[in-house]
Amino acid sequence: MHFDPDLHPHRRFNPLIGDWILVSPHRTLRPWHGHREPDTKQARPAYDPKCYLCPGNSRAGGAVNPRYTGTYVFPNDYSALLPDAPPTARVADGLFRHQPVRGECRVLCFSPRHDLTLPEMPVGDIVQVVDVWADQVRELGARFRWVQIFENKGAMMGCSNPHPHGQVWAGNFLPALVASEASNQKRYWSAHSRPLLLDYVEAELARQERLIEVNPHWAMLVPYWATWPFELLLLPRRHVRRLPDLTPAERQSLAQILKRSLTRYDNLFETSFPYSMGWHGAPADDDPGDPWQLHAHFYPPLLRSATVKKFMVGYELLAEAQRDLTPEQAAARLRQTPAAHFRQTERS
Ligand code: H2U
Ligand code: ZN
Repeated sequence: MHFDPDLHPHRRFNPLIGDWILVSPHRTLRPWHGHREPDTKQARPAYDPKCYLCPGNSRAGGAVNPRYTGTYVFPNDYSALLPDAPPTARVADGLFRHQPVRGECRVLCFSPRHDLTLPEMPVGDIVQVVDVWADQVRELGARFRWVQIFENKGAMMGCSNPHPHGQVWAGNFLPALVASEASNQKRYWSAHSRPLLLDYVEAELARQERLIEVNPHWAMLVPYWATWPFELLLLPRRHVRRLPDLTPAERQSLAQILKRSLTRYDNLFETSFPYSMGWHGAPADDDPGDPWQLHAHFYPPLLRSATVKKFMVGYELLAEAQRDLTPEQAAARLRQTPAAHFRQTERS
């Protein structure tokens, strides 16, 4: 019997964080009698008078949102990082170590529309979101070492408000996952004199096994080492270090590939697809000669329907991440989804 990665268990290496993942494709047929999430398919109004994020409404902390008409950013009323936390010395007392942190958190409403998620927004409005992401990185990057742009989408991901929004957390330290990506990209550069993720995107474009969407500036793919069933990695096709470095043409085609790919997500199980996504660009204090390549990760929890998700438990929590469906099968499933958003099709 010959080894077939579509049929036989194997491990794959994630060169970006130096971790392994166990792939068990023969398990995809196992039955499921476990937990099902409620399906949240109800339509939302364009404006909700009770929403903390809608234009003109009062927020939980008492501040009032202006009647904003585009992408809108405000300071998080419950920030995880604070600009003026009382200074404490770095403490290293044997096994008990801590260090002080400073930072700032903001909330970023994609648009005034309470009912439009990114894939349902017009491309021109998504460009505005991209511009605001880039402006936030530029502004906060002048004061903080790491600016994390992210979106938690859907109640399943702990999103606390249905009004489409993301967050910005900026801090004066390199978070653990980012530090790992930085050192792995540097190590690859020392060995190959090429950015790791630029070599990777070129190899994926040549192999055509895991691509979801491609345009002249960007590729969206299920990474070879994906952990989540329908995980995606968004990569520029030239060496770009940070969001503010993107040209207007690259921002336009970024908005297009986001709309197309996130529409495929929604169409897969005909639901507003939950996920956590976020941008990783070069840390603010990185040497300009460093090989960091800008990219975005999309981590969606759903596994086999709008109500059955993948649990990261048992072996995953205690040993290493594991998946059943192969990244190639996941990419094929996403490529087979229709290009038009199912809600638009339902309405017309
Ligand atoms: P999540 O949906 O990912 O939880 O993000 C919503 C953020 O919005 C959350 O961090 C903030 C919460 O602190 N928020 C405010 O700052 N003001 C509000 O009135 C409501 C929510
Ligand atoms: Zn709203």
